[in-house]
Amino acid sequence: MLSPEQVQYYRNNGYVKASGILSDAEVRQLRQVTDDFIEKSRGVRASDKVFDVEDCHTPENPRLRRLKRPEDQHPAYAAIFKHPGILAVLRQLLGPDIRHKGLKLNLKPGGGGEPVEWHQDWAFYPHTNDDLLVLAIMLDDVTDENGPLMVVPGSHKGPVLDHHQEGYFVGAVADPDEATGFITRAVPLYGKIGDITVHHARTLHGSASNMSNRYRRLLFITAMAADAWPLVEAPTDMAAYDARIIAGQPTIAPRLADVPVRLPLPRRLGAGESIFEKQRDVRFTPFERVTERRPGRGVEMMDA
Ligand SMILES: O=C(O)CCC(=O)C(=O)O
Repeated sequence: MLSPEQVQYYRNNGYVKASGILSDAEVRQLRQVTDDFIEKSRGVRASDKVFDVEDCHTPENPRLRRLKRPEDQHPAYAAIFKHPGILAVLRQLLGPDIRHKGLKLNLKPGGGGEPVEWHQDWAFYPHTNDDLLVLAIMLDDVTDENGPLMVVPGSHKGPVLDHHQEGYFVGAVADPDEATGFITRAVPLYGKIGDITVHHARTLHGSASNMSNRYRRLLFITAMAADAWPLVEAPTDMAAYDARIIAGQPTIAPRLADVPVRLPLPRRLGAGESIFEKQRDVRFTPFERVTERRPGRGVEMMDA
């Protein structure tokens, strides 16, 4: 559980940190399972349905940057949706009825793991109300060197920034003039193995290259109030959609709130599905990079 002060901190600042939600044994298992997937990634030469690897990935030097749909890859990840401590935190911040939008596991390998450019998740998936958040579980100590998630306090109460460039959605804030005032106020979210952070879907955030020689692995749960209805890619299979309820009840009565919306459209065709692929085209890249940027291809799916 979060303390009342932590809940208030989240409401005021759009993010919060907490410790002691997962047991040491639970975190140990998640780390072990994740180590095993890094080992397995030696068997792929390029990104596929399970592994999203950096361009320089080789069997000898695996560079796994994201495990896709972790909940489908191992029961230890799927168990997070039923974890009593995680559900308690989600209820405190979202209310009794909660739907998940899947897990993501970003690994950011040492020795240059790629930055994630500044963005608001809300720009990728606006809903009828903004009771949406991302909870991150640290599977490694997160320090200044290994590319901590950075958030801009209070930005969840501000506008949805323009994530378009030359008329196309590029998955990152593209206009330096619009972004700079915000990102100079960013704070890094450091922590120990097993700590969690939560950020609001409208909170502006990003992370730099991993300059250390070790991984920075974060397991993310995206969750929302069950009455937040997606404005892009609205569900058509209600049974599948309602199977994502992890607390309380589904509803067919979306709650409409006065929220800023800018659709993540139009998209360029031909890009992959991860945020790394989506952000390929963006030219405003304020994070210091260790690796070369690859040529752009565009954006097609809406999942930050
Ligand atoms: O892994 C990170 O540092 C940030 C990830 C993120 O913001 C995202 O995937 O939307």
